Amino acid sequence: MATATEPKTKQDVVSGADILVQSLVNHGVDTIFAYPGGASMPLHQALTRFSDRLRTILPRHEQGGGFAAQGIARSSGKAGVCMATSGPGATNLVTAIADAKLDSVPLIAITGQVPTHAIGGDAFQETPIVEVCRGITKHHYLVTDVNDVARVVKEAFIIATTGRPGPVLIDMPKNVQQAKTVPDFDCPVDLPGFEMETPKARPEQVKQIAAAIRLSKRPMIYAGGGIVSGEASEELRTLVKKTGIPVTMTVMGLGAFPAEHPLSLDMLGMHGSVYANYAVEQADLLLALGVRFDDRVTGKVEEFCKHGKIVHVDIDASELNKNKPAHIPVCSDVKYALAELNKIVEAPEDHSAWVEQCNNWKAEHPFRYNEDFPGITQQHAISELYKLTKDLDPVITVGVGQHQMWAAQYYKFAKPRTFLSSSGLGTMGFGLPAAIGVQSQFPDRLVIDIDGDGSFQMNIQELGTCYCEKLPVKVLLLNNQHLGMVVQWEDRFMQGNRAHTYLGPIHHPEAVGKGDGLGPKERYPDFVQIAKGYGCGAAYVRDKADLVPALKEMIAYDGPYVLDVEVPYQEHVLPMIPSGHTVRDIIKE
Ligand SMILES: Cc1ncc(C[n+]2csc(CCOP(=O)(O)OP(=O)(O)O)c2C)c(N)n1
Ligand SMILES: [Mg+2]
Repeated sequence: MATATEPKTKQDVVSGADILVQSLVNHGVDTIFAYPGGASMPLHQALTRFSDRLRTILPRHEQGGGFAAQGIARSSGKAGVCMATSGPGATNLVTAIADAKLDSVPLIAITGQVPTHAIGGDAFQETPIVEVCRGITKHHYLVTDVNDVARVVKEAFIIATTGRPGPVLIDMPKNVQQAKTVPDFDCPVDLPGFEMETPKARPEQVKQIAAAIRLSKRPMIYAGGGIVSGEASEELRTLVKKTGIPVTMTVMGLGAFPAEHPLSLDMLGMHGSVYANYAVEQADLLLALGVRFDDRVTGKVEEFCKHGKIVHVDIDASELNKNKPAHIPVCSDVKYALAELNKIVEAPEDHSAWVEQCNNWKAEHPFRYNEDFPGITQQHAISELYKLTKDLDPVITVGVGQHQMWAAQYYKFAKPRTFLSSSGLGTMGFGLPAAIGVQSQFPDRLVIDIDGDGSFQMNIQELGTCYCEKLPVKVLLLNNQHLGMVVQWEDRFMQGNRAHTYLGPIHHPEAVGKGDGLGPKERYPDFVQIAKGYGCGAAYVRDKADLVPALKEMIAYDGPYVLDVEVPYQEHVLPMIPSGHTVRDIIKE
């Protein structure tokens, strides 16, 4: 075999940058979000040589690129790839990487780095990005030898996508990008200690779960993002068909089971349904599938499902007994475990009274809002959007805040990978770039970012990406002129004292909580003008009667579009279980 110093022929010798890009192509990557700079220019030059096989999209901010790559990953299941230059480019990716870690998203982040001889010398645009990201990646590489590039990329894809998915960082010094060698794309990987085998439930564990189901009187399924990332949605549906057990989902799990199904109890947790939270409280068996007992789900964790037996299935052994001890902890690929369970499972002996109880709670405490409000409420806008789009196979992304929770409550998801939300990190600014990533993967699908005015402004520059890259993303902007979720906490827990939660000029009465509760007279900023400045279609709507026609116009528009909807700022997301409390403290109105 040829080595770096003894090339076979001149043509076989290529640069580290070309090897990296060729490796991406070899791994099936068809789109990358990449923002250039001095330390990554060789990589960008290489990208132009592969432009027939790999589309490079220029985001307007590296964070946008990171979330767009996540949009690809979350909607398709394959690894998303983003690239940035060293220093500020790399640090701009940090939030998207941390976000991918908390939501278990397979993300490959590639950064340029100063040349190896300059590392550690505070060179221009040098940051120790591997050090910065050590705690927020599944794994990270600083590549110091061009002969390692093909192997590192191969390992990065294995690590990002095997077992519990997560982000992998590859830091590429400029001299390694420029150095040349003969690549070996079939090289063996070197991953000592890395578990390549998918963990699988043992037959006796599967029998134990089946027995627990058979004996249960009040069983519940608590389904999370693991069902989505583990592609186990079909198996979950089969399990429910065979057993008739009601299902509740986390924010990450929405779509894993159809919300419109009679046995769906919708979302649980802080802003989950009353009926899901009651049911978990009363359950005698909780089947926790691909979940992590997050505090936004459990509230006071010792009280969560206190009287129930807990079965916890997760692919990541470190999740088992982490936040909540399980009676039957099972380290397994959830798809495998459910498929095995479905072979032997029988319905509980008698849980009809329980299902009836759940249905009664559901009838008694539906998600509700003031339908007589003369203007447009956020809940009304989302409900109308749902009616208009449910048969169009859309993908919905969201920012973070009240609008995010209302989207989770009022848009009824039927399929996995159709609701994309920054859930664990809760990153404002996620919605628009994530939608861009989805649209790049699914050019013909309707992709809608339901956003808040605060969140939207965190990555508003990505409207430029939408227009210039011909990505016809739609933005339903629920514009309450406030950081609504924080306002809600101020109102509930801080006597309504406004502390920098108004997004308009500081001389407006709203800035100090003295508005009329509906909205400021002069709205700020002019989102329609901004969107038009970027080349997008845009409209503003405030009258209830105009909402549906405006939504139809947005959906039909041939190109990116922003619909700025005036909504009140004193609506609260309900129900609400205050942080650290239990279902007994649930606020219903
Ligand atoms: C990057 C970031 N900064 C701050 C927060 C804290 N935070 C959570 S929700 C929220 C308000 C969001 O406002 P907006 O996007 O307008 O949504 P709304 O609640 O008004 O619907 C804030 C500031 C956050 N989640 N992310
Ligand atoms: Mg807002």
